[in-house]
Parts: sequence; structure tokens; C-alpha cells
Amino acid sequence: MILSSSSNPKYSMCWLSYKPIEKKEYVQEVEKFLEHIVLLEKNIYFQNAGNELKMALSVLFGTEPRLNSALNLYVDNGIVLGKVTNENLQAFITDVEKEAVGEEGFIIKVIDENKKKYIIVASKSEKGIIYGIFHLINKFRLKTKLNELNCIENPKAPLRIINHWDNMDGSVERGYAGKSIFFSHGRIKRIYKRIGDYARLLASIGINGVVINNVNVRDKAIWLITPKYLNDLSKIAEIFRLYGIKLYLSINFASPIYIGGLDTADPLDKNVQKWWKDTVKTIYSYIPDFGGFLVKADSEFNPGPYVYGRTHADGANMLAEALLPYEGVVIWRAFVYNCLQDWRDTKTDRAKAAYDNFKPLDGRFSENVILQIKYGPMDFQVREPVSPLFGAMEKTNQMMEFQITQEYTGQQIHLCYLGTLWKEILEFDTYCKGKGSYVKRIVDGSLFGRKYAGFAGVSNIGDSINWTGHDLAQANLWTFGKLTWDPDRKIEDIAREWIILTFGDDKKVVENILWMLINSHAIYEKYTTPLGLGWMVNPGHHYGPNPEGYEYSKWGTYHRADTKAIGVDRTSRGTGYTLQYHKPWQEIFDDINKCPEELLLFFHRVPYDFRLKNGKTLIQFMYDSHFEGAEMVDKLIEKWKELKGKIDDEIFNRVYERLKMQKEHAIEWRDVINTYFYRKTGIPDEKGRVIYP
Ligand code: GCV
Repeated sequence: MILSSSSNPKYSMCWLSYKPIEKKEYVQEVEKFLEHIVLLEKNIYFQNAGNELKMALSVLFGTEPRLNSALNLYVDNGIVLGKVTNENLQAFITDVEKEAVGEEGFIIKVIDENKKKYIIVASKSEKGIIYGIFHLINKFRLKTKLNELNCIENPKAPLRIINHWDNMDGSVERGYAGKSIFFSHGRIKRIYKRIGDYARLLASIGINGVVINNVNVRDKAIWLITPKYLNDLSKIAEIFRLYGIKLYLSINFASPIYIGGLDTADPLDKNVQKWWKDTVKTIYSYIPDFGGFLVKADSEFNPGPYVYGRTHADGANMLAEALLPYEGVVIWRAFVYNCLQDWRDTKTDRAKAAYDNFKPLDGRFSENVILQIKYGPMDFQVREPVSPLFGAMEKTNQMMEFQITQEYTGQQIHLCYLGTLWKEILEFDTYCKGKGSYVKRIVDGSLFGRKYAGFAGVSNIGDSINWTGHDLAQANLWTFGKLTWDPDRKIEDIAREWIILTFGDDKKVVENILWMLINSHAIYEKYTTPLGLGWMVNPGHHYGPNPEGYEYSKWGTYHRADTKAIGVDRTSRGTGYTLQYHKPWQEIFDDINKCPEELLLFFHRVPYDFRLKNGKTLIQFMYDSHFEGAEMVDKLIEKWKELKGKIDDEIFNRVYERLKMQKEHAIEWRDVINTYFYRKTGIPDEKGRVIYP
């Protein structure tokens, strides 16, 4: 069964929009291997992988390979899909190679002997084969030489999950690309074609899990775990399963009260425990490979164990016990802080909250609980330090939460490629086990030898024609997947590959878009909130500048600017946040002269006349940064305009329109922030540029 084809859907297939390969020599070279597709396993997963391959080859090479399910390798030419243990493959795959292929990995081997011409794609399980197929298809599209196709690929992180913040009314919390593809008007949509195409996109970047509902579980969404919805959900799970992706659900911790009619959701209450066990049993009777629960507890008005005087370990472990017999997991979010702070209270520091809440619980979580931690201690700002929880919990499974959707990074109106930021975060050395204790080694599970570890990415897709609103924001989804598979890859390579697969390999196209992507985050940062300042956005929707939008609110996100200085002293002399890091970071962050400049205002309260490393005063840096940033948007526009005629007109115009909006809004940022600082300080711009008094 194939769920979809890329022929003429009403929406783009992003990087999976296949086009005939034009380079004749390459086509001729590969064609020799394409007479057959041989499936050495008879099941729907191999069949689906074979269909995917056949469909791709017919577009790329114009061939119609015969698709055979065969127990014997009786043909002497073709692409052969099998398990590494299949007896027909033993002559071609060595024991060492077999060993090297992991549960979700695959091997590709090109056999070019006199009479035999095979491209073998083999995996250990049903899961690996679909990843192998997409890998091969994309390698063909990149015109990879035959001898360079040979590889053994294994995902580095065990859990590679997309989190949707989709609500059942069809809205998407922090969604900037249309409505939910899963829900509408309080119901589960039955538009399986689109979900199938989404599963294809996700499988092609190595994703193996998807949470389809918002972590804020309210109203009807509370009932998703009941038979009322499980039938429809089982169909969605089936579609994802075909592509190696497990379905997960966000739950409301107080469900035993809402659904079960109990008078408590106390995790230590026997009736509550039983209620969850029964519920889990029912879920698995509909979805036998259900992934598990994602839980936002005691966070932003969501109920949790604190209500009953219990710990987060008590809460998570109770759910974990119910899921354990089915190999399900509990993904427990660490986004716990006081969202009712008094702005007058300068002692409480929201940045410290996740660590303070969870560090004492290290070692107390069950084996199938994973703590999902946002990359920074606050909330997906354009720049934050790495959360000190990474590296602080040696005995706890940990996942990195990235926000693919651009809540604080331009809401898919501004171009802001996040791969560069994510890569920096993953490369951060926590020093928790001495030098070389990189975040990427914590979240791939290798540093502490954890079975469960990985990545969660908050989805940036919706039902819009190009999935992501801004066409170039597709690169963020692609990059997230690619980094979860291999966080060691160079970000430029990941981005370049996306450009070629999406727009073709014209030199100018690749060069210009690569420049745009790689520089876009730095540009956005320059004209919004540089030096780790963060926030300064309009409350609620979080778009556009508002320097004191959150200054006198309950949310704990203050910069406390006055006429002399700005920033919060989070050093050991201030709120003590720096003490949550290992050495040498404690000392580095503590010292205003050693602190990485891009995080200066996150860690320090800095007078406006403080001199930065380049000799500029803080205030002058602020002005320069905003003028430069807004101006650099012109360069983005220029680079894009040079591609007119080389990019599909519709896409060209759509992106162009967004870039023009970005320019206008960057100017707004520049002027509002510069004016704010000028009014606070009365210090003029040394260069005499226009600042509105
Ligand atoms: C889903 C931020 C966002 C919320 C989001 C929350 C979270 O506060 O603004 O929309 O809620 O993070 O991550 O739970």
C-alpha cells in the first residue's frame, strides 16, 4: 500500500518534490541497476518502502522497475531490499557490517560484479528500511557517485520526536502555517492523504515519533486517551507506523478527575494508579505500538503532582509504571517555573527554576521516564545559554527540546534559520564529566549510557500550501531531523543538501540561499535583542518589539533597565544562577570580562558605558547592532532577488513578499529599541543616525 504520490498534490512536498535527473551520464550509470526492485521480506513495511522507491525512480530516472517480492535473489540486476540476516544477502554483507547496523539503521552496498549489479539496502528491522530508502533516493538526487553510496547509517539519538501544539479546534498554539492537519472543530480530521505525506516527509529526515496534540491539554483534548477518539487515532497511528513513526499523546495530569470522575489525581492514590493502568491498557488495545505520554505538569496552569504535595518523580513514575509493560515511555517536561511572580521580587530568578525543581530528583525517575528540557533556561529566546540541567542529571534520561516553530524568532515572517543556533547548543561542552562532555553526547544517550535520550522539536507545520508559511522555514524542519539523526554533521552541509533537494543545484541558487540561511539568525538577533537580552516582545502573541511588554508582568522575564544599566545579575553575587553550571563555566559566566559577549546581558547587569571587547560602549553597540541588523535585511532581499527566474515564480514571490515584510518589521524593531535606549539614557548615537526621540 502506498498512501500518496508526489504527483500534483495541492501542497508542496518540500524536499521530496522529485524531478527528472538531467545529467545523462549519471542516469546511464545508475540505470544499469534499476531493472528490478526486489523485496526479500514480505510485509507491508517492505512493500511500502518498495513502492516509495519505485515511485521516486520513475520520476528521477524515467524507468519503471519491476517490483518483486521474492524469497530468492533470482535476478541479477536491481535494488534489493532485505534484512541484514536474510540468507540471500550473506554473500554480500560481512558479519562485521551486520554487527554495525543498529535497530533503526541500514546499510547500503553497491555490488558491481560481471553479471551481478545490485544496490542492496538492508536493515535489521522493518523500521530501518524506510530510512534507507529515503537516504538512497536523496543520494540519487544529489547525484552521488555509485561507489560513494556504500554506507552504514545509524541514528545517533534513540528518540527523534516532533511535538505538535495542535488544538482540537484546529488552531495551532504558536503555529504560523495555517491550521492543524490533525484536528478541526473538536474532531480528528480524516484527511489521511495529507497525514501520509507528512509521515513521508518526517521519515525522510529520520523522525521516529510524533506527539500530535498540544502539551496544554484542555477541553476535548483531555479525552483523546479514551475510546471516543482512539479508533480515529489508531488510523493515524497506522499511517505513521508504515513510516517507522510512533504516535504519542500529550495528557492532562488531572485526567482521572476529568474523565474518571475520581476526586483526586494524586499519583500515590491507588485508585488513580489503577485508573491510569486501565486507561493505558485500553490505549494499547487500539494502538499496539503507542509511544507514550508527553506531560506538561505544574507548568503554566496545567495540573501536576505539586497539587498533592508530591514530587515530579512521583507523578512521572506512576504513569511510567502503567506504560512499562507495553514498552511505552513518559516524556516529562522540565518547563516548570513560577508564572505568577511579582515583578518587585528581585530574588526569584526564573532561569533557575528548572534546575531547582529537577536536580534534586536525579536518580529518582523510573527507567522509562525521560526529562524533556528546553534548550535554554527561559523559553526559546533568540539567544540563551544552554540549560544547566544538561549535564546536571547523570542518572536521568534527558531529551533536548528545540522550537522549530519560530515563536520568538520571527514567526515564519522573518527568515531565521535555526540550524546554526541549534548546532552551537549541541556543541556546548558541559564539562559534567570533564572536558568533552558535549550536550550532543548527553542527548544522544552516549555520555551516560542511557537507553532513552533524544530530541523533541516543536513543529512548525500547518495545513498551508507549503507546510511552513515561509518556504525557507522548511529548512528548519529538515535540519531538526537531520541533527537528531547525526548531531555531528556540519550545519552548512545539512543546509546545502536541503537547498539542492528543494531548489536544485544551480550554483547561484545554492550559494545565495546558503548565505541567507547561515546568516539569518545572526541578522535577526542583531535587530531584535542582542547580547542575550531576550524578550522585549509584545505580550501574548510575542511578535514585534515592546521593550517593557513583560517588565511589570507575572512571567518572570525582566531586564530591569534603568537610566544607568540593564540586565539581571545572575552571577554568584547576584541570583546565583551561574552556580548551576560546572566549572569552568561558573567562573567564566561569573566574570563580566570572560563571559561570552553574546550572553553578556543574560548573566550580568551592565552599565551603558561599559566597554565591550571591540572598544564600543554597550549603548553604542546596541545602536550599531540595530542599525546594522535592519540594514542587513537588504542583503537578504538582494540575494533572493538575484534568483528570480531560477526559482519557481510562485515560491519566489511568496518568499519575496515575506522578505519585504521582514524589512519593514526589522525597521520597527530597530527604531523602537533604539528609541527606548535613547530615552532611558539620553546618550546620543556617536554616528548621528536618526533615533526618534
Ligand atoms: C505550549 C511558552 C509558549 C506557550 C507554550 C509554553 C510551553 O510559554 O509561549 O505557548 O505552551 O511555552 O512550552 O509549554
